[in-house]
Amino acid sequence: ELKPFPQDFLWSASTSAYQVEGAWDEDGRGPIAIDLKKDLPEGTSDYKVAADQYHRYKEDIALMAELGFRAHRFSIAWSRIIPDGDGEINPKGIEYYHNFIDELLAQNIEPIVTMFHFDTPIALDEKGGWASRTTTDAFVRYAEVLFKEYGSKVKYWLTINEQNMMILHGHKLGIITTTSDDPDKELYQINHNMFLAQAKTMAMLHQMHPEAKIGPAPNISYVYPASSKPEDVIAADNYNAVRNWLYLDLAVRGEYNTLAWAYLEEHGWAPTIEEGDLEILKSARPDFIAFNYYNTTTMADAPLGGGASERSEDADQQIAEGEEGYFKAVSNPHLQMTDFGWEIDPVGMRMTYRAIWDRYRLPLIVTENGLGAFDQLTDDGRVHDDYRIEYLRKHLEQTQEAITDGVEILGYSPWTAIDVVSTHQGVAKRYGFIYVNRDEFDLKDLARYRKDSFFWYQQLIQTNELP
Ligand code: BGP
Repeated sequence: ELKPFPQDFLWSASTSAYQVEGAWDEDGRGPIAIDLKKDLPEGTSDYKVAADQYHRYKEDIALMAELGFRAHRFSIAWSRIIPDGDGEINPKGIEYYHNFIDELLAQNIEPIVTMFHFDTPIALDEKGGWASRTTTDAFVRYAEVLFKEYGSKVKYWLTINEQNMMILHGHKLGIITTTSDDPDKELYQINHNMFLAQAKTMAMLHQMHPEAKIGPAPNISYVYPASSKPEDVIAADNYNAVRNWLYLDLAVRGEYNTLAWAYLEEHGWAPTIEEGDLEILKSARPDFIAFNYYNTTTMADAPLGGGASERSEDADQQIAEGEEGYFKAVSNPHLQMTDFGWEIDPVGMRMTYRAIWDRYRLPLIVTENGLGAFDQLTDDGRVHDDYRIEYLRKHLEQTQEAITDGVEILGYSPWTAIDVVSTHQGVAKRYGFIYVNRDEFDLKDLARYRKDSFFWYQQLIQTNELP
């Protein structure tokens, strides 16, 4: 017998500022690296207009209310609040998010705010980016502005979206800027600095708004060994440390994972730790763990000289790579793939819930999960996305299994509330419950249409049961 979803479960859906807002140079917004990204995959659009939500947020929130969202996860664009990252505050940016949050609250939708989703103000990159403590300090100041402005309205805060994916793949995706000729070493310094920023920010929120809650939002997913061969199991365990626990151990326990630290030292990538850093890290006290889940990874042994794959240049954030002497990603023959080559693994999601819960005993919120697909708008103004319903249903069945296993789960916020521009594949790869009428380069009328999944999710939320 499965346990029901809790009565106050946060049924939600997610977006991020640069992917949904557009209005990239309006009302004083400062530029971010992604605006100027030159190496977009061929045939994909940029983020300048995106879904144009900046101009249409009232219409979008009305649709979210019609669907029945109890919460909505979105991100605040740092460069709208402080255009150059650490200088003047932009009143227009402050006002936009007051309006956005007030509109959500008026519709009884709980805001879940990501403070930073891949969008470092370019002016900070020019001063050395996250490798420099100028950016750490700037983030803490930005956080203070957010908590002062919105802290009495917003109960759920997320510090940094997918910090682990930024460190593992971000410089290849153009979402994090590195300058040195040893990018990995620099990236692990960036990682360290981001954790300092987060620890300080968590303490600050608790002090300013004791009733509010805050947590990290990495991408966490279970790692399988390719077989029961002990060397495969070690490879999976090592990758688990480097991909998952390095990040959550720092965010939750404020300490470096031993296996991951050994891996960093062996490579010469261990960050410089200044006096007082370890105490700051130790002060981290998240109230919950938010995580994004798309798929699992399967790892095999990769003996030295055995011709393991190189760290692949075209890997995206969900397709893991290999490293000779450590681990080698292999495809899992038991899993199907999306149209975009991501494995689909609902049972792996249950395993992920259990693994995080067992390790940390903190409540969990899913802040991303979803199916990127080529949706077709039909003549009747609908999108028949039964494949998406199927995907979500299976992941929610496993969520209910995890609840029944005893895991405390506060909410589910799939990617995305409304179609946005994908991090890799432009507009063609859609995730939303709401369709946005535009193509890669033809903006059409940007009108909104309800997909079949919209009505399915609506029914689920109304009844609190899987239809
Ligand atoms: C996550 C990011 C999101 C989103 C999602 C889907 O890594 O946090 O911003 O982009 O992945 O990825 P994609 O758009 O590449 O399909």
